[in-house]
Amino acid sequence: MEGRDLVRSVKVVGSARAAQGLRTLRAAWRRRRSDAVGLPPRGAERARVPGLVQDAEPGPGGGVIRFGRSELRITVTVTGAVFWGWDGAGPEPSYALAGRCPEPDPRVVLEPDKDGGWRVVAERVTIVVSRHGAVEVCTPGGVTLRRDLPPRWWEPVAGGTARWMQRSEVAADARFFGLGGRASGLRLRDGSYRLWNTDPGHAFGRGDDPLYLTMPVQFVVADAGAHLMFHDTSWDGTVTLREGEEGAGSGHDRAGRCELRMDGGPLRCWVVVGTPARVLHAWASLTGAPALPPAWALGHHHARWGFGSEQEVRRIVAGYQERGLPLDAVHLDIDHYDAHQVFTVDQERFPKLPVLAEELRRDGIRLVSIVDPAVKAAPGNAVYDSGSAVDAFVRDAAGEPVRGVVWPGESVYPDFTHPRVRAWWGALYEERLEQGFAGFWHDMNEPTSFHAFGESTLPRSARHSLEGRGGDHREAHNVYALCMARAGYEGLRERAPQERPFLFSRSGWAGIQRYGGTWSGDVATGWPGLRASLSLVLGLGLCGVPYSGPDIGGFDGSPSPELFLRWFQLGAYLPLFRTHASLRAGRREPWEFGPDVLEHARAALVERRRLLPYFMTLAHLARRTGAPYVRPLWWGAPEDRALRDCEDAFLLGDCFLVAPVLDPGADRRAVQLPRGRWYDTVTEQAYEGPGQVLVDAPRSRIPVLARAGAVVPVRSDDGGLELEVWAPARGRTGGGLVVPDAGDGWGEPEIERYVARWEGRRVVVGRESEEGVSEPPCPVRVRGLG
Ligand code: NBV
Repeated sequence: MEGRDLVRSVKVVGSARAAQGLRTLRAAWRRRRSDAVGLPPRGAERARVPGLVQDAEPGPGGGVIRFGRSELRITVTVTGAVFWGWDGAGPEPSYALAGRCPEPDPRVVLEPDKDGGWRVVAERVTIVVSRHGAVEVCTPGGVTLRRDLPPRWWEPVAGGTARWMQRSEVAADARFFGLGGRASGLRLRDGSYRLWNTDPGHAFGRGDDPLYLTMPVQFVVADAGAHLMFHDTSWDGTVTLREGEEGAGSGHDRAGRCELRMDGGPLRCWVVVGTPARVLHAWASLTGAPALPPAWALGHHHARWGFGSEQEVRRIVAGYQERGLPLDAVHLDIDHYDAHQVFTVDQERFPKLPVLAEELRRDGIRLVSIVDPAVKAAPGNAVYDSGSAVDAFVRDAAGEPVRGVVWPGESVYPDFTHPRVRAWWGALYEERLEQGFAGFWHDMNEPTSFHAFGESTLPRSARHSLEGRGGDHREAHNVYALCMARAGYEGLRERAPQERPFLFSRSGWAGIQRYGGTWSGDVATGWPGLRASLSLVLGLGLCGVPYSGPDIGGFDGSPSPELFLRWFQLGAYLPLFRTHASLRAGRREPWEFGPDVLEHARAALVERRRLLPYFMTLAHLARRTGAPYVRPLWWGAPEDRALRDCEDAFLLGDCFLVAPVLDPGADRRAVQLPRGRWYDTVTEQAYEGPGQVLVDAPRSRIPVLARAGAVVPVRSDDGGLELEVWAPARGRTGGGLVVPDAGDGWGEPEIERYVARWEGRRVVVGRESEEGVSEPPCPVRVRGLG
């Protein structure tokens, strides 16, 4: 953007902000008032626990166990996932589930246990229920992975929704992960984590919690095994965690603890036990396979709030092209809208958007559009008019449309929990497709409304359809973005049926992966922000959302050349590889940081492009198995405690270990290696794991290690496919999977399996199929022989 334009837009935003001041004050008052009249007062409450066990009735997959003041239904499904619900809660309806609840496993038995308790015995898990209603999740060998104490409810005497609390214990050595996107760390330390999707309203750092995408999914890893626990309730709540402590052989271990307090909703949960891979596989079959991005979305994206004009977009693209830097997508932020109104284009600054899109597409660059949910409340605005005609907007308890304040000013909010509203909204993407956009970036969908005080979202009393069941924002808030993603995804499937939709969303909930990915939101520029970016991506992957990435360089301010470079180098190995920054932030083009940074960023871009077939394979595997592309080091060895505590490196699929530089001034770093041989992919030096090693991390690259035996599909210099093979250790074999993909569309490519083995002094690679082992159809390059 030209200096003058920048000044102009800063001024515009500045004065718009001032004008917004009064509106945000009014909106905050309105919110307070509507909750005062629209929400039932809590009043006196009665506490309740299940009471003593009475009897039990077997049913498919488990049965129902009755207590004096509640009942517990347990069902083990054919996927191995276990459901249980108190007070008659069943698994449906649920926004998290991909479809119907999986079938119960007919082999499961319910039998009496000691002291009057009951036991549900399945192939891979045993659930033991005490006579007071404590529920234990045990391995088939009888080791307890988790113990839920009898729950407690607080019911309003005058009727209404009960609050509830569930305390659980896990092994002293257990570590907690997940809960959606958390900045504080991959490993969730002692503290409280709120379950309420929240726009922090400023660039966030490691201490900010909650953020945009929360979900009640805990991934717990202990010596005895891993499990995932999902509380299927979208209401506001808090999880308080305390890691356990081992008594150093004294026998006085202190269990790890978790306390979940929810403001309402059914007390029901799903548990999956097994290896991390098995757990995520079952989780994906329950909540849906991750959407497969088109190949271009696995390349490099450049975004900016405030390109401000077509010319500036062209200038940035030319900057990439002149320097021979790969670029696959450019994102247009709210400044390309007409007065910040969704589904419009500023015709003065972007007079020929379809032409621009077409020209870029010819050069292999796609345009991605931001999409905000709030609609300017102004008759004459086509989206407002058509939405009003179908009664699309959220209303308050008195039946009036709820008005919030966002970029376009006073705005209304589509109720995406209504199928009719989703259909209407999905049809609006037609306009975006006509403008030439190929991808969609959902923002501000926590949902956010600027308020001078109080929470920056809709009133809790705001009414929602909730698929016709009816309810209010207390229940709908956390699934708002999930339903918006569904609307967009389904609209795109209908309007561009040949293409795989590309959509990513700031907010979301369990199941968002069915429709697309997510990104970090406004991560603060600084070394802590860089670290937070990694923990967000890893944590989301463990909750079943494999496609995400940060704003490279951070959202605000100006990163030092070193910070920008290290962020860029990390981003090149994350699923969403996107530079983005705020309107007032410094530049983020790789050439703006001096010739050294440019050269090293180029290397990262070129390497990413080379690895594209591998990323595409990982995307397919994520869809078929639920395994995230980016995995914690303990993925294959959850029993390795040193790996469990390691938060500064990750596995990229099965083949690579990436050790980003997360501190200033570093030119080498310690890396905790899982078992086996690992090669530095640049020097080919071999290291043996398990254990810690020191590796070089010069400015030119971050350490990336390849697993011995790995077979990696890469792009060769002429653009074809090549297999990069890392020599197995002597006497061992290796292998890998390749999913060839045409780049887009719905074809189901067959998974190719390769094996690598020593033959005398050579490493040979063969393709395995039902007919036997054959020559690979593409060139093979063996590395690590030195
Ligand atoms: O649309 C403007 C920004 C966007 O650039 C960013 O990526 C989002 O996270 N958006 C938030 C709204 C304003 C943030 C201050």
